[in-house]
Amino acid sequence: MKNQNLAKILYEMGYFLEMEEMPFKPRAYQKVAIIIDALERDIDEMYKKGGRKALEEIPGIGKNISEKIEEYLQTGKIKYYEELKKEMPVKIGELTAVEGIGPKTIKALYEHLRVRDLKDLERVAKQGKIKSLPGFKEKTEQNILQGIAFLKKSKGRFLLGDIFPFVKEVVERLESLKEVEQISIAGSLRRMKETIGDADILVVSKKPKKVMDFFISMPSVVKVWSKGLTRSSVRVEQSFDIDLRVVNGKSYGSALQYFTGSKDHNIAIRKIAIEKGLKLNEYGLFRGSKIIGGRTEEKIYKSLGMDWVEPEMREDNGEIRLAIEKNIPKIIGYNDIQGDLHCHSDWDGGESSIEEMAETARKMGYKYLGISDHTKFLKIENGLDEKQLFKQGKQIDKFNKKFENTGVDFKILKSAETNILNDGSIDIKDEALKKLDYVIAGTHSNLKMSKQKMTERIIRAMKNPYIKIISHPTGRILKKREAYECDLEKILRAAKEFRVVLEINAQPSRLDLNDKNIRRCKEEGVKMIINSDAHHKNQLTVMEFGIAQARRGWAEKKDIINTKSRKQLLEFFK
Ligand code: DGT
Ligand code: CA
Ligand code: CA
Repeated sequence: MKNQNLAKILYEMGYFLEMEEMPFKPRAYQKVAIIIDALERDIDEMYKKGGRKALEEIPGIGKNISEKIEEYLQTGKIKYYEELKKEMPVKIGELTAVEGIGPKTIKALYEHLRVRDLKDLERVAKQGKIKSLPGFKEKTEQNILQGIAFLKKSKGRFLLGDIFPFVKEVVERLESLKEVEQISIAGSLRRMKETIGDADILVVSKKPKKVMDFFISMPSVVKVWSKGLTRSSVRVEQSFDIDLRVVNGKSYGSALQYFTGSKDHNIAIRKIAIEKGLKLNEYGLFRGSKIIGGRTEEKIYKSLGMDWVEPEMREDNGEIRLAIEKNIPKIIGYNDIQGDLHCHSDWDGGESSIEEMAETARKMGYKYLGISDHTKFLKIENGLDEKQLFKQGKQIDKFNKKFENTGVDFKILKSAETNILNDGSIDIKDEALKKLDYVIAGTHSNLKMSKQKMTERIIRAMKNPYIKIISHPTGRILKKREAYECDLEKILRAAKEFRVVLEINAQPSRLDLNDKNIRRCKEEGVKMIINSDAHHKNQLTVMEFGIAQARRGWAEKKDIINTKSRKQLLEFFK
């Protein structure tokens, strides 16, 4: 937990330093923040064992920052950060959560209008005070109000990817208790919904008091909302809530079915039970007063004459009819992915080298990894030009030779995430694209075009014969901004015609395509790919969230091209 708190402070320090217009430092702090956040080991432990030296062995951490980290680990504070905050007493995390608001804007708004937090920001925007500041336009003000409205809509919900790893840890801790006989995640988290209201955990135990005592006294608990023998509810440090329920083994299946939801799915299932003259609740499935099912979910669905339904599909979107017809699709599994075709290396400012990324991918059991750094239009991302792409290709050839010579069944593929410019052209010349194994194109600028223009722009890019994948096709950022306006139906038709694959970007804040669009692709026979878009080797594992989204969209193995072997995949791209 210390890792996450420290990372947050270092990241904010980066913002503060950017306000001070320090040319180099901000990025250094934020890079270290990302690295610490992605560390698999507890930084406190590393420090206790190896001191400052151990900290400085983490790539990216130099003397200056290790000093600050040491101070934090010893005193819980960083004086320099406190000073920066005193000078500019603004709630950075809150303000930067608004789309389009960065450190420079925050500084200007504080200096001219004393804006400290979201409330202040909304007030001055509504009063029309922002547009009269030097360098600000009427449009900026409107965008800020839009950004705030969007943020409010998603208030109180958390990104799946932000809380899933932590809840899994809690489950592991509970699992290690001898009093816990069975345990499962339930609720929207088991359904792997993109955002989560609260986390739900279900346990079978004959000694609920022991389990509950342990649960409410975990070190990360900051508040106990309620404590009982069947249900307790707490808030943890990252400010979300966890509900724990303890049931009898006889009711485990029915309780798991009930608490997994969704509510709509449950209501529909219960109706089916009633039609059969049965009664279903969290304690079991009953005929009169006789229990006829409850221990397992499978038994309950079976007794209702249905297929068991994957949790990710339980949204009452047609899955119930298919389950009754015993015709539930076999959706893609979490182990079906053979490689990742969208990730960034340190060539474009990512945090890991090509070699490190490949090594991690190989350890994950992948057979291929596509390196797809940004290209030159994105100057702030150190986008590569034609020459650099060529040079990078040479380096990749060298690595691949080594794999070949040592009998390693793995290949790095050459790619790039190119930019779709305003008119739909690509920012890299065809002669350079030709040398890559496949090319990705994404829209990274000017997202506020009209629907028609945006649609034409993307379709023109798809017509380029080298473009094989469109990354994050709708551009949404969860909790931050809506998808841009575009005619998805037309894009689907073009994808089919020009044999272009649409991406399911697995970054927890994107998950783009979303579940509904994935289902449309599947219905239309448009192929998809699930990619991590990792900027650090430890981010390759976000793949899991992309697979979850694909499952929520009922995608099958055949719909997703990176379930193919390397040979099949390369053939597909030809
Ligand atoms: P969330 O927490 O907003 O992301 O969504 P859920 O689905 O986790 O909802 P939550 O935590 O309120 O409740 C967990 C599950 O319990 C829910 O998915 C279905 C079940 N449940 C809760 N309230 C009701 C209800 O009034 N009727 C029925 N049939 N089921 C309910
Ligand atoms: Ca929940
Ligand atoms: Ca709940």
